[in-house]
Amino acid sequence: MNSWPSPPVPALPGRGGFPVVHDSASGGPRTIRPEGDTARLYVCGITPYDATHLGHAATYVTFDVLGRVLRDAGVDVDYVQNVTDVDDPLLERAQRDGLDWRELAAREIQLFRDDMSALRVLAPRAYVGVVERIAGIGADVRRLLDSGAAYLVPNDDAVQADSSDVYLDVSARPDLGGVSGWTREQMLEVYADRGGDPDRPGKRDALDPLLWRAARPGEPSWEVDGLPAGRPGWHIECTYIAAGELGPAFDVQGGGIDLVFPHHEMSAVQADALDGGPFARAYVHQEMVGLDGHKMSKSRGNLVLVSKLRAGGVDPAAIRLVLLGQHYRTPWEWTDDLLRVAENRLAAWREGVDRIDEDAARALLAALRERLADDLDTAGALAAVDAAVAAAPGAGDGSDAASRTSGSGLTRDALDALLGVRP
Ligand code: 5CA
Ligand code: ZN
Repeated sequence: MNSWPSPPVPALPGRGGFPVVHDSASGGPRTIRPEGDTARLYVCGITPYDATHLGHAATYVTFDVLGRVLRDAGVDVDYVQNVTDVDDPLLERAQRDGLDWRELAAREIQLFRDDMSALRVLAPRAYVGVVERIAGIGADVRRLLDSGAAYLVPNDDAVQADSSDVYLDVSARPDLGGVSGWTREQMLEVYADRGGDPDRPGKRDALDPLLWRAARPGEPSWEVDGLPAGRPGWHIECTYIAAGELGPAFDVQGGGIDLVFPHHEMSAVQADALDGGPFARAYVHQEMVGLDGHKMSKSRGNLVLVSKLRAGGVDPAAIRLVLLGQHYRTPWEWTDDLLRVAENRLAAWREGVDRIDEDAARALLAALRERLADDLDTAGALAAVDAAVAAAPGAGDGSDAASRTSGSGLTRDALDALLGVRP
């Protein structure tokens, strides 16, 4: 499906280093350095039943910065994102609100695109809805059945008589745990809350994930050779879309930390069962953004929406500065105070950028590169800009006009290319 228009990325002199980030799978730092001249990045997209909240925005801005840093290190970035445009929560919300699920999805996807453009997030090369890839996903489910990696669980509520759901057999997967590093007990503790169905009768193991759901009455379904009319389970969509678009062993699988188990764990295990691993070379996760003491989530309803802030006249660059002011590995809560601080910072930058001379601009560029390559220290990068603005001589003092013109131009380009903010 269409993504959104990308803002231009200005060219900068020289090059930054390849970023070191925290890899959930190895539990430690990892340098993201692609084998060829293209870094392959997959980030789990939205389930479009409600608009973009600040938690989503934090995740997509974090991976936007990662992509910008990789480009600045001299490689291309092949960026892919999915849209979970058919799944239980979407169908339930459409039913609750008396809407056609396709219309609900289309409306929320459009709102998401508008939010991403406003936040100056670079668009993925491929923005792929599950509904666009049902045949391929179904063929992979069939392959897992044929190889014995998956099995059938009969159900009585399906529309077609004698039809079965399909599950992956995790007992045959020694790599389970390779992404999250979790014990079986930890997995079981959250599985039901995170879309799993540990108590489903007929499963071989409580943790076995659903690969294909035979259609129940009133549910959308698709015909795929060798399967009952139905639709894909959640994890297999990302296994298929990521590997299909990027190939095996792509550089980074990204998303919020709520996806480390079961979603990224199962996506990787399924990829291994299909074609042999590894699925991704690194797994990078954004910590959760909260509001009023709880994770911001569509299901809980404690949301601050990007679109509402924008409609209320908030400058999207200030929203972006709130997000960049937090480290991706530290959970944090949205407050109006954070927005006020960001608005003041943006105003100070807008006023001060024109006073930065060429030497200071070059030093700032080096500082930004150094901070961002070090585990995406965006807060440190913002502090470096604050310091450069504060140290710039007042209008009429210090360096000559030509040096200020080139210094402010370079500063604007550096902030734009690396942070996605153009003051
Ligand atoms: N469609 C699936 C992924 S395949 C999904 O998780 N959709 S979502 O709409 O629930 O979330 C979209 C992205 O935002 C995911 O990467 C998720 O991990 C991230 N996310 C959701 N809530 C938060 C939050 N409160 N803070 C940070 N990131 C979040
Ligand atoms: Zn996903």
